[in-house]
This record gives sequence, C-alpha cells and structure tokens, in this order.
Amino acid sequence: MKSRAVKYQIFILVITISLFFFQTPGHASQKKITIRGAVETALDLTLKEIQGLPEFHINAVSILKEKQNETDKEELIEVSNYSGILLRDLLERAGMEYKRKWEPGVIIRVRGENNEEVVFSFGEIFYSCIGRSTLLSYRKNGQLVKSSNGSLELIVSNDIRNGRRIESVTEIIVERVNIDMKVYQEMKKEITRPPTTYFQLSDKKTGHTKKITFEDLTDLPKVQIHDKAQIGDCVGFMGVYSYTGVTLRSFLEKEQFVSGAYDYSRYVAVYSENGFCATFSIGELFNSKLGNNIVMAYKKDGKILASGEAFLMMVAGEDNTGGRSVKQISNMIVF
Ligand SMILES: Nc1nc2c(c(=O)[nH]1)N[C@H]1C(S)=C(S)[C@@H](COP(=O)(O)O)O[C@H]1N2
Ligand SMILES: [Mo]
Repeated sequence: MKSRAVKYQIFILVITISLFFFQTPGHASQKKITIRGAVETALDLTLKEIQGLPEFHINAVSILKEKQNETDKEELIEVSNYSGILLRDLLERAGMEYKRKWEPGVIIRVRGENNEEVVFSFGEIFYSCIGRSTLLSYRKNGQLVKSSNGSLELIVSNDIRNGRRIESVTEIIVERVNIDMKVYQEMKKEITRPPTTYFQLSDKKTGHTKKITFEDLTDLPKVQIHDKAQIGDCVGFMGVYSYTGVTLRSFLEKEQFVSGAYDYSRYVAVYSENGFCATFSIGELFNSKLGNNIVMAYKKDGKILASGEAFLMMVAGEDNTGGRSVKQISNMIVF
C-alpha cells in the first residue's frame, strides 16, 4: 500500500514539473507570433518556424537612444549586425487583402509582450526601402538572441533612434483606415473634381482642427525632389518630374500637431475628396533617415500644379510606385 502511495506521489511530481516547463511562456518552441487582420491568410508561427525561413542580414545597425526631450543628449547604445526575417516578407506570406487604390490606406500595427505598439504605413514597408530595413530579428552578431526564452526583436535600421524597437514581438495586425474609396465609382460616372483651395487638418485624439491654405505653407523651408519617376500600379510609367514643396514633417511641427516625445503608434492619413488615401507613420516622418523626402508639393517642373493635382499633392520621393501621391489633397488626419 505504502509503496503505491509513494509511486503515485512521484508520478504527480513528474507531471507537475513537466507541466511547469511546457507552460513557461518564453519556451522557444512554444512561443508564437500572430499575423492577422486584413490579410488573406492569418498566420500563427512559432519562433522555430520563423527561424526556418530564409534569413535576412543587416550589418552595422546603429542603435541610438530615443530622446524624451529636445535637449536630451544623443546616446549610442550599440552598433551590431542583425539577422532575422523582414516584416515585409512575413506579411507577404500572409498576403495583403487590400489591393490597387485601396492599398496605400493600409497600416500595420506591431505589438510587443509589454503592450508596446508601433505603426508602420503600407508605403514605408512595401514602396520605400524602409521595408528592407525593418527586421524581426532573432540573431545578433551571429548569435541567437536570448535563445533560452526565444524572442523576435523589431529593429528598424533606417530609423535614427530606437523609439520603434520592440524587444519581444507577439502580434502583427493589418488594418485599413476607414475612409471610403470612391475613385472607381467616380471614374465610371466620369466625375472630375475641381482643384482644392484648402484642406482640413485634424487630430483624431484631441478633436483639434484647422483649415490650411497655401498661405500656411509659405513660411516653411522650401524643398525640392529633383527627379521623381512617377510609376503607377494601374497606369504604369508617367514620366520623371521635379517637385517643389515643404516636408510633411516641418508642416506638422509648425502647426504643432506633432511634437516630441513621439508616439510611434500614431500615423497620418492624407486623402482627397474622392477618398483616395495614403498613410504615413510618425516613425517614418520624424525618426527616419528618409523623413525628408515626404513632401507636400505645390509645384511640378517649376510650375504651379495643374488643376487635377492642385493645390497640393503628396510626393514620397523614394517610393518605387506612385501609390502615395495623393492629388488634390482635401483632408489630413493625425490618427
Ligand atoms: N486624388 C487622387 N490622387 C491619386 C489617385 C487618385 O485616384 N485620386 N491615384 C493615385 C495612383 S494609384 C496613382 S498610380 C497616381 C497616378 O494616377 P493618375 O493616373 O490618376 O494620374 O496618382 C495617385 N494619386
Ligand atoms: Mo496606382
């Protein structure tokens, strides 16, 4: 009788210990990353499965500390080589639900274990070279990162400071801004719209709005995008043009709609009356080596924009398609 009770106790002990090991949240083979929302196939991948996919390397990634105040000293944390999978490649595995003119209105939320959230615009990941710089990394300087509890770290090598770094990514959610895209219906009805003379700027959180006219842009530094090849998904090659305008960054700063410390879960949507819309993340505007090439243009090849584009259009100089070149801007919302 007695030995039976002992055997039973040992049995319970073994079960308890093994349950403990399997339930440890950081257990490498158990840890999963979810990709859901506006995708063709939602994915639930283990770290092991992700490590089995082709590996992408980015060398000499410099990580500078995010500043909380303008006056904070710049602090270099490290310069390391990182490898893992590009966020873009993981998203392509799931497949994007929105296509054609609906596509530039998409955003991607990346969430971490400690409730962190960082938003990327569709354009920065799929049209600009930030897509080749945004890594879910599991290897640093050749060694698996924290291989004991296994985590995927979000690294954006094109960023200047580390505000968009997430140590342990848990999910990726794809969404589209809730702006009705009426372009195709309007094209069928052959509706053409007159140029705009102002646009409405608003902050979704505070409810603050302001009407913006050309005069509001004149005291901002003028910038030029020299040779922008305009190529559209639907329309193909349109030509190479130069644009003059102001950066979206300097405009939002001047209007005091965005200021530091930056909230990288926010983004800006720009659209026209026909609902054609594009998104720009706060990270790509305020914390990226490419931030200066996102421009609100009022001149093309030295002349004031023609009526189909006037009075203002977006030009994302480094994007490889015209998807974010919103013409006849009528609204801008900071979400
Ligand atoms: N206002 C507005 N801007 C827009 C669009 C649109 O439908 N409406 N289309 C976009 C797309 S998808 C492309 S490829 C380019 C070129 O479009 P276009 O052929 O209408 O000039 O403009 C962009 N800007
Ligand atoms: Mo397009």
